[in-house]
Amino acid sequence: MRRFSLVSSLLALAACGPEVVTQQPPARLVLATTSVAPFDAELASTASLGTGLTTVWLTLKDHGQPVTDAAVTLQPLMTMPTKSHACPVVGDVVHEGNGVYRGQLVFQMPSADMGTWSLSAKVVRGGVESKLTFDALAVGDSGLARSFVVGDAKYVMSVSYPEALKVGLNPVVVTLHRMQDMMTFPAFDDATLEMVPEMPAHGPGSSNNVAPTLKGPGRYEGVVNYSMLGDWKTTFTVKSTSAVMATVSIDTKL
Ligand SMILES: [Cu+2]
Repeated sequence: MRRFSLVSSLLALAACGPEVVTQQPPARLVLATTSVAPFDAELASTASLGTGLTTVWLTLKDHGQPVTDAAVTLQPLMTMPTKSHACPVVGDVVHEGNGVYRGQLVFQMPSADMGTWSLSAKVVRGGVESKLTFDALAVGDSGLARSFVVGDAKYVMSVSYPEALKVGLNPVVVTLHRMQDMMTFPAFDDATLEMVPEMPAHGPGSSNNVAPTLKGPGRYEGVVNYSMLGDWKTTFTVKSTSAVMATVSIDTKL
């Protein structure tokens, strides 16, 4: 038996109340559900899915009871007319407790007429392997993922802000993965990043920026100073052994 549903995120996003300063993590939005005996599974994210670094939560239940002892692996897949490909998965899936598993991945392209995304979770429990698949996921274009080619190798890069943006210092996360083949995207840990934020309308940028440095497999963390409201353009220069691999600019509005 298999159930499936997609919930529009727009209503949830529009339902924000007055701004309150809070340390609570952002609310999770249930995107889809599926069942493969003995599991009922729910897929959630902090918002509708978009290109770039995305955190997903998988809630696993077995006859209503949280499944706390499974090993979970994420297997994203985009099906296109003539080929299929995966996308980078960042780090391991972690059991947060109470049957909730958290993972991160980088969608490098939006779903469209030419291709649809699905996300499977390989669940291993007591030596038994199950595969739970969430089909036809809507992935919008956030402008936060880029691909570039160096020699004959293709790379996938993402830029994201783990906290709500504010005027001043903001944590920024960059991910880098090399496309080994259509299904394999190992972390690329050999990059050095330069980061320059500027306001194209005003000229000069800001000070006290900390260029992202490697903090985990394929994961670079830094601090960007968006020192006033308005439109920012942040340019990342990706280098490896001092050779420039790519220059990537991301537009951000505060
Ligand atoms: Cu594709």
